[in-house]
Amino acid sequence: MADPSGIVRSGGKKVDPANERVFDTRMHQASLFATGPASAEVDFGRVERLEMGAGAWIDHGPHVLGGADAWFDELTRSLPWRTAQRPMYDRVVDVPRLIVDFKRHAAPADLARLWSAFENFYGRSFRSVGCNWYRSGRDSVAWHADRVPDPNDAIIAILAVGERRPFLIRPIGGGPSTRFMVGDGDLLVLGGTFQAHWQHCVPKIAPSARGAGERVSIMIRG
Ligand SMILES: O=C(O)CCC(=O)C(=O)O
Repeated sequence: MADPSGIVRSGGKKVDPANERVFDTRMHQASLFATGPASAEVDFGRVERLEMGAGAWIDHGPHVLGGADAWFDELTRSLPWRTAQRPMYDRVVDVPRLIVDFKRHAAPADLARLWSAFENFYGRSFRSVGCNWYRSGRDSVAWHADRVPDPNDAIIAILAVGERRPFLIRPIGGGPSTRFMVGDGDLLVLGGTFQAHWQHCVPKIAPSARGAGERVSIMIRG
């Protein structure tokens, strides 16, 4: 059984929860179709499940999206990006990233095809697709768990294109964080009870540090 305070790889290897874990997909060989034309084919054969304990899991897939570079160009060029605002003390401020969201009937064809690929693979319906554009290390998402209809049974798939930058997770009750360096067609899927027990964020990065480049995430939410 998985230790609820730590991470157990699907192969059964136990990870020390006292130390931050780093999953950096630069360690994996890029798939041959990563630099080709944008394709809605997802190479699910590269996905490895990480059991997080208490019914939470992450599917981690390095370089699963065909034509990640072309996807980045196409998404940044063609989507109707907008800024959102949120209250902060006595002011209203812009959230530090560009966003766009679609329900099924309004999703552009390429995103709709990706949506279908995830529905076929996971055998369930997804509710929406949205994208975030992190234009520099100054853009970010603060620690949070996603608002979903059932936090004990949700699947959020995140495909990242553009430069690799950190995506962090930590237990809601406190504990060390785990860092995934994702971009370039990498996949993270947060599933099961993940939203009930874990938070995630995309931190700000100093301009000179590794991971401060532009990245777009495609989030398919179930
Ligand atoms: O863009 C990402 O990688 C994560 C975004 C996120 O957590 C969110 O928009 O709720």
